[in-house]
Amino acid sequence: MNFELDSIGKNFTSKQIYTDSERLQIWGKDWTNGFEINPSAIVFPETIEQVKEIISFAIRENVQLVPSGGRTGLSGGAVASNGEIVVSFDRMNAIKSFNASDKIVTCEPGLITADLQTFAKEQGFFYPVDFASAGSSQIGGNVATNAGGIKVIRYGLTRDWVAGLKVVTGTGHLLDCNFGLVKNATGYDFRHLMIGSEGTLGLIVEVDIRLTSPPPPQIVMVLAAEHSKDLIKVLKEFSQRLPLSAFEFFSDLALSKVLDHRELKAPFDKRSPFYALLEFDALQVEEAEKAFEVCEKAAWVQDAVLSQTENQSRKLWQLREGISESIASYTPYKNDLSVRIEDVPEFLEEVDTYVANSYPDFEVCWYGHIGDGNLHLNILRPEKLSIEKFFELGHEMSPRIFDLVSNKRGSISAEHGVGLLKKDFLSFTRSDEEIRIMRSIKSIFDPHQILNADKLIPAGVGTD
Ligand code: S2G
Ligand code: ZN
Repeated sequence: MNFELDSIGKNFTSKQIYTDSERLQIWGKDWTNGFEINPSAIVFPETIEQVKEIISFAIRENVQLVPSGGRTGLSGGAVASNGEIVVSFDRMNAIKSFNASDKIVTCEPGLITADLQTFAKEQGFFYPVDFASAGSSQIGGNVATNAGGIKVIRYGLTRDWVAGLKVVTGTGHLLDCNFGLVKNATGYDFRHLMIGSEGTLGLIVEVDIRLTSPPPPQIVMVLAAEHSKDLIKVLKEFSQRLPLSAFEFFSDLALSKVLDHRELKAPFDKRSPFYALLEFDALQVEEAEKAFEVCEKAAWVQDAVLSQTENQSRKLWQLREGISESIASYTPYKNDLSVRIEDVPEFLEEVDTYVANSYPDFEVCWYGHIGDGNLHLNILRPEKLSIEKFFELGHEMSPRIFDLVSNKRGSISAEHGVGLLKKDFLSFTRSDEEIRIMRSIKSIFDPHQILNADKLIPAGVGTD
């Protein structure tokens, strides 16, 4: 380490800066497999002033920084492989204020997503962005990756709930974006540039989150289907009759892994190749039953189960939300893809055909937010393959998968971000000119290239 850590800032205590290997290995990574973990230090700022001091230090000492939140990322966005200093927001996790008139919670970036959801409920409101990792993820990281999850079909993404944002840029300036206003027509909205920028333009130090009214009681319905392509017909039939809070899908392989991993019952006696999980207002159950009848008569679905209690809803949701954790032991090769909803059936078939023909030993585990076109393609590692060989084959396979995505003008990363994992494939979704503009924007907000400089923007592409 060729810099003096204790010169980071006059008011840092020794309990805020660590270099021991145990902490380096814990805070130097996220949930992404396959990358070297090699930070030089972990720093825990407690104030915005201290974040500004870290930026000044990094500029002065020409040190790379990697911002770190809940470390639940799946594209390596919080991985420190090259001696960077990890800036962890674990200790900036307070709710600073709540304003019921504007329904705005002002919080620090390290606030756990589930804690915000609980706080909103206690105030008689609702924070609708939700996903399996909400118990560990932090609001700052959710904003930096524009996290989506299971309720996007009705409530949108994190971006739709950020009313204001304070961010310290790579020059050490504090930008106070939008002040929590609903309307503010005064030029470029830097808030939306920072949302989804994956820590490459600035360090998020405060967020104004707008809440909404709590939904009425919900019902969960699980449907059994022979063909994934029929699920879009089901989606259309239901959507024409009632608003859906969620429309998820998963394959029988995914279900089998969850049943193996958890004490849960299969939703039906007879197994089917695919399942859809829907959630909607209980008041609309009659419309949902009519929609099911149409779908059953058309043979798009074969069976259905409706939750009768809160507990049953939770158990049915576990069938979907438990997938990621249940397949983790297979070190799956993950692709988080999106296409327009109308293209989902053909896209699923194209990917299945390609993998079956080219990698017959690979087990394709499909699941995801099919209701918003977001498909999680997880390939389970065959037991006989080493992790290294398996990931090598995964990287070899991906460009062909991304060709299929690109042919449908889809995205190679729907919600998990680009980070390190997808950086080299960015051109399958973004043009060279767009990447050139991204690089120019980064040079404005991070002219010293100290913020997650190895993430998101591929070297060489779009350079003059
Ligand atoms: C999901 C979680 C991460 C993954 O379950 O919706 O976003 O791909 C995923 O396992
Ligand atoms: Zn997801």
